[in-house]
Amino acid sequence: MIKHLFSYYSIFKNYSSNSIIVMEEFHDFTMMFLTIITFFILVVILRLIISKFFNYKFMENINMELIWTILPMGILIFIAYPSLFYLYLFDLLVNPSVTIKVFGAQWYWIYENFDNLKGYTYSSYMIQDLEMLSLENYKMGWRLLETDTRLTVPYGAKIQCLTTSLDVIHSFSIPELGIKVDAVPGRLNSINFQISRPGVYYGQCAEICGTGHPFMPICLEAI
Ligand SMILES: [Cu+2]
Repeated sequence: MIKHLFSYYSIFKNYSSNSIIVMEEFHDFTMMFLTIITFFILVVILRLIISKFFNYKFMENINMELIWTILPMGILIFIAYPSLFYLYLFDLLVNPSVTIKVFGAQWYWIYENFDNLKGYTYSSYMIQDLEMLSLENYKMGWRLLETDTRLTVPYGAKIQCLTTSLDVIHSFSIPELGIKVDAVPGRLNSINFQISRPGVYYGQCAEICGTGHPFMPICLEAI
């Protein structure tokens, strides 16, 4: 466990811009503290239940109070430091090889890919239930998640994603890839990510944007 902890801190030096791997590492790191604390609390509770002795004159212990104030503070700092480090790391631009533009609209997404500096734009609408049943290709598709056109990106490449909105605030979110960036009208927000394996990734708008909000899914295909 201790070994894992130090190996975790060593990846600061040769970090990967692959946010999925980094997020998984951070999850494991945080879960380590969570497991230790839960186990400790359980032991304390068990001991209190089992123990027949108790001291009713036991009113205060300054040293113990000092420890249980400072120790959690230290643990929080230990978790907050890598958390903030990665938060700022994801905003760093590490020479992207692919740039995509995402426009949120009521209630669909517009994507723009670039091929030799020439951009081409396409809209992505959700496939309606009845339409989905009639389409042979989509019979195995996810209801309310499948779109007529997919945002297509190469896997393994460093991708810069620029988002904005045409009307109200939307949020471009793909939980599986650890992506969530607000599409705000008049603002250009950017997020960087790298997909490690090919496949289809689903997401949904993550900002209440009107009646069609649940019906503007994101369907990203890594090829
Ligand atoms: Cu929405």
